[in-house]
Amino acid sequence: MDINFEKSALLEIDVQNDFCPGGALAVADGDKVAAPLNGLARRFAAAGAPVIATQDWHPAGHCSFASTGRAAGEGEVLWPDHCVQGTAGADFHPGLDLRPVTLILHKGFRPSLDSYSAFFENDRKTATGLAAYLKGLAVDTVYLGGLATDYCVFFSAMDAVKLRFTVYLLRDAVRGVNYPEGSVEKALSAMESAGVILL
Ligand code: VGL
Ligand code: ZN
Repeated sequence: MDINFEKSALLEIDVQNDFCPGGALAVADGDKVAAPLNGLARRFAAAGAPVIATQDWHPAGHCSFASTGRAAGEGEVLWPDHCVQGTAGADFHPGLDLRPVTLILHKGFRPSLDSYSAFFENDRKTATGLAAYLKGLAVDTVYLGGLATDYCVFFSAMDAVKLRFTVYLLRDAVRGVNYPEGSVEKALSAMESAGVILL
C-alpha cells in the first residue's frame, strides 16, 4: 500500500477488551483487528506519522446502558454495561501494540451523551477535538480500522468524509456488531456511497 505519510493519520477505533471475544459487548473476531492494525501502525510510526487510538470511556450508569432502565429513543440502541472507565473491559486489547500510538482519545465520557464517532458526539455537535488535532498536523487523509464496523467505525468514517478528509477503510481491520441484523452490510454500502474508499 502506497501511503503519503506526510499527510496521513491512522485511526484505531475502540480496540478494547469489552468489544473482543469474552467482553461485555463482544464483536465476533474483534481481536482479529489488532494484527493488521499493528502492522500498519508500525509503518506510520517509522515514518513519524500520527497514530490515534480511541477508547470508549463511559462512567458507571452511562446513558447508553440498558441497565439504567431508560427507554430507548427512536432508532437508538441501548447496550449492556461496557467500557466503564478504569475497568479491565475498557482497557485496550492486549494484542494492540500501543508503542506506535501518538494520541489516545477518550470518548463517551459525558454521563448523558454518547459518542460513537471519534470526531463528534451523538448530539452531532460536540467536538472531541480530533479534527482540530489532525488539522493542526496538516493531515488530510485518514486510514481507519477497529471496532465496530457498524457503530464507532461507521460514524467516524462518515464524519471524516464530512470534514473533507480522504478516508480509507481497512476492510481486514474492522469487525461489526451486526445488531440489528444487516447493519454491517448497510454501514459498508453507506460508507462507500459517501466516498469512503474500501481497501
Ligand atoms: C461502540 C456500541 C457502544 C463501538 C461503542 O465502539 O462501536 N458500539 N459503544
Ligand atoms: Zn459505548
